[in-house]
Amino acid sequence: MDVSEAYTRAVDAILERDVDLVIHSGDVFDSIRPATHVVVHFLKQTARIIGRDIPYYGIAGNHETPRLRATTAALEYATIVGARFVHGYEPDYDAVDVSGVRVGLSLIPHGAVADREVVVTPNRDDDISILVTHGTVPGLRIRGHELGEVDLPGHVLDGNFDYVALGHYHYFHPHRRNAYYAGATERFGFGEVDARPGFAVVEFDGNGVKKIEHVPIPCRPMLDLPRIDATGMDAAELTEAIRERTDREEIDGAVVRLKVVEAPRGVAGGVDRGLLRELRRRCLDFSLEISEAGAEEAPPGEAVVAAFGPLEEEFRAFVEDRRRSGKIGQRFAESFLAAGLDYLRRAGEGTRET
Ligand SMILES: [Mn+2]
Repeated sequence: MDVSEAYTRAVDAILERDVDLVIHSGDVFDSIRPATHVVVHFLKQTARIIGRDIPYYGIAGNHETPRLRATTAALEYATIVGARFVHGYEPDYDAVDVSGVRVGLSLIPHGAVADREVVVTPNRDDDISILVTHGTVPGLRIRGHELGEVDLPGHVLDGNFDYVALGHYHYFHPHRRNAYYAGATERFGFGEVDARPGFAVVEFDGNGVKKIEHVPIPCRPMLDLPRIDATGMDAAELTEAIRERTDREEIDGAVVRLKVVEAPRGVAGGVDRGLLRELRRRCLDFSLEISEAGAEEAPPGEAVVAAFGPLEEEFRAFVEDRRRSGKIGQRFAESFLAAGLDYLRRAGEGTRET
């Protein structure tokens, strides 16, 4: 819901800016088969851009790329409202006239990135050449660790384009002077609590990129409250500690997380229900995560992995996390992983068209 609203706010802000061309670098949808109301909302908002005679180009990201080539991606609907989204397994190219300037777009959907031999070069006839692609660039490090597998071959990014519009990483982030991740229009979990949702406006002059600006858009407030160390507390003391933490902040309408660690056994169940009800009513979402004394904590970066990985990676990370924390045993982890992956593969095959 919030993600759909975020797209509306992005379109509002784009239309206020008098832009000449709109580019979406992938992951419009978070699944291969998005719900109908999600698709309809996307088309209605996209049509607002097209209705102003602004050309709109995009590519499919990893989340919406069908595993089977025969499956039609939901992004194909965008062509009906006049946007052009490339979603197959091949790069594509198009040129568009923007107030007398010829802009060439090399569109490499995530499905084409897997081909390590893919070669794209700017068209010499274009005044401005733009490459649009989706994946992880070499050297991208997030909080000290690599973000998944590097899947964008260096030679693709070295193609001498005036600008490379990157998708996948949810933060506005420069890879090079003329290659940026625009960032997502909404945050997808507490792993991104410090992100500023928005989009990028790129200005060109006769020499290529003149200016790149991040335009933040309004988003739901998200608060990760300072954690409570509940060592030695009883239920009444923990209740007071939760009240004290939540009193300090503007939590109304926000997405709020409060972690409690080292809670003595059984104390969690005694936290005042009335207070919890009140917090859940005031917050858009209130998540109280209590771990008991002796429990191992989730490793930092877990949320980052969950927010970016394709489904199989997410599932592997989930099982590995449970195994490491001792919540499940080694043998169970192995059979659970095997059964889950098998299920995911069969579900993927279920998308085959007849
Ligand atoms: Mn992605």
